[in-house]
Parts: sequence; C-alpha cells; structure tokens
Amino acid sequence: MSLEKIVAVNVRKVVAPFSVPPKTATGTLTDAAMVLIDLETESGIVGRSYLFAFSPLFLTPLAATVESLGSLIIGDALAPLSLEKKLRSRLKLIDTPGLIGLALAGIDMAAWDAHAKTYDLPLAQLLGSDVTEVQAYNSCGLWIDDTATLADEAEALLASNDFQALKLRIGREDARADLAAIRQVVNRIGDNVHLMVDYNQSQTVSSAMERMRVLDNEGLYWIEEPIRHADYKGSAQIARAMATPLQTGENLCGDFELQCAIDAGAANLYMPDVQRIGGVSGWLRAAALCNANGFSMSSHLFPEVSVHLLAATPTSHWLEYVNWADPLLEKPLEVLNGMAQIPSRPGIGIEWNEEAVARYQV
Ligand code: SMN
Ligand code: MG
Repeated sequence: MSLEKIVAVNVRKVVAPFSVPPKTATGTLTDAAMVLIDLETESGIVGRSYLFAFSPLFLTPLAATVESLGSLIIGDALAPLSLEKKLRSRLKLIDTPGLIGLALAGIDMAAWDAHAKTYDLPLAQLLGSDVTEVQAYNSCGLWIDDTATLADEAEALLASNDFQALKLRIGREDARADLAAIRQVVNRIGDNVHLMVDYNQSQTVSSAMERMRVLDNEGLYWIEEPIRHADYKGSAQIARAMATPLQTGENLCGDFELQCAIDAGAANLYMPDVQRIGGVSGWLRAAALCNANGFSMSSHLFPEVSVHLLAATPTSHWLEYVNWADPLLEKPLEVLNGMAQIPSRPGIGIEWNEEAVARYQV
C-alpha cells in the first residue's frame, strides 16, 4: 500500500464565544480564538485539528505560521512521524518554541487524523488501543470569581453528565479567600468527588510554601502549577514539602522539557498539553517517559484529541474536559457517567459545523 500525498494545508481563523469565559489568577480569556486546520490528501481525505491562540491578537501570526510550515509538506507522503522529523530538521536554527511549536503540533494532529482516516480507524484504535472511554473531570467552570455562587456552580458542573471530579481555580490575593472557596465547594459536593485546584503559576516559591501548609490538609486531589512553570527546582521543593500531589505539565514544550522536569523531581503528576508537547507524535514520546518514570499522565484542554491519546497512554489518568470547541463542531465530544466517549468514526472525529465556522470566522 503506498502512502497518500498531501495536496493542501488550509487554515481558517475563528473567534467563538465561551459558555463561561475562563478566568485564572494569571489571566482571563474573553473569546475562544482558534486556528482551524484542514490537511488534504490527493484522494480527498481531510485531516482536521485546531489550535488555541489564547487571544484574537495572535490568530493572524499563528495561522500564518501554520500556512508557512504547511507549504513545506505539499507533495509529501502522509506519514506523520516523517513529516514531523522533516519539519523539525528544517527549524533547527530558528528553534521551535512559541507559535512555531504550536503550529507544528497543529499540523502533526491533522496529519495523524488523516492517517487514521486512510486506515478507516478511530485514532485510538490506529494507535493500538481498544479503550472506548476515559475518565474526565469537568473543567468548564469554577474560575477565580465570585465565591458566593461557587457551590451552586460546582453542583451544576457535576450534574451535567455525572462528572465525579472538578477543578477549581485559586490564587486569590488573600489565601483565606482560597480556603473559603475550597471549603464552600467541598461542603457542597462531599468527599466522594475529587477536587483539583489550579494556581496557574501565580505564587512565588515562598508564598506557595506558606499556602501549602494550609491547603495540604484539605483533602485536595492535586494542586496544580503553584509557581512559574519553568522553575523545576522550586516546584520540586514544594512537591517535597507537601502530601497532596503536585500536578504540572501544561506548559512543557516537548519530551526533552518533560525529561528535565522529571529529573528535577518537579512534580508527582504530569498533564501535557497536546499543542505544546508536540501534537500526537510529541504526546507519544511524553507518554513513554511518564511510563518509564512511573508518573500518571493526564491531559490539558483539547479533549477531542486527548481522549484518543489517553486511551493509548500506559499511565493514563484524567482527561481535562472543556467544551471550548463545541460551537464549531458537528459532533462535540460526548461524556457519559463522567467518562469521555471515544468516537467510533475514523480519525480524531472532528467535523466542522460549517455554518458556525462561517459565523465565527474572522
Ligand atoms: C487553564 C489553562 C489555559 C486557559 C485557562 C485555564 C488552566 C487549566 O491552567 O489547567 O485548565
Ligand atoms: Mg492548569
């Protein structure tokens, strides 16, 4: 069987509304600014993926970067690992952090989607897994916001699709306000539900150490990114001092950074983000490292593709469920009894709702 040839990499920019706009201790998002990628092959197979630009301000440079990299693979065989190797070797001198890294991941995901479609298999099955569902926590709310309504919000987030786990954003100016928020939520949802909390890198090593002494006794499932993500040494110091697992990884760019974090003892749990870790190809290398080093691995955002990847991850832990791409999708990811369902259609299962894309395209 000869491999399909790539004939086009098409890119569109959209700005869609959030159902509840994300608000963290270190930044607020107003709209979901996304680059939609359609990678076409000679026989008409279309591989699809999307990237988050975090702000409409970065949509144009991100889309242009995807287009530039896409132009380098026109006429190439649809072989995701070989495409990735070629593109990365062409980028040695400029290096691949920032937007270039995101663009590479977007192309990689679209290539894997098309690759799985050529074999008529869901991506999880193409990767060799027969897993059909993955445990998910609802990350669509509990932003760092008005504490008065947090408990009601937590209850509503659990009730939708019978989730058994939630994530609360913390890092308020006054540590006592975080504690009050945590207790409000826990009092309402009870001990059987897992509550994760996320500082979004808002603390210093010193302030985190101080706050941990209090939060460590609250029965939290994990404490995420207390300090600046690249300070592996500081993170290790905090992880050693607390009994609650320290979770990090959404900002790791590639398996080498993951290895450095692991070597430093930066965390007890890792949760790579597929657009930062290097797409499907990068995820698979990260999954191998987590397995070899004995770390449970969760996902960050991008639930549509992450559900397939966690199915193929030896130390699979939790899928972060967000509905941010739902307005643009023909068939949004389904969650039943707190379990994200792997679609049985070929590829990742992303199909654009073209009417919605036209409405939100910029
Ligand atoms: C997060 C990341 C990006 C935007 C909003 C919130 C958060 C998470 O760190 O882990 O979901
Ligand atoms: Mg986070």
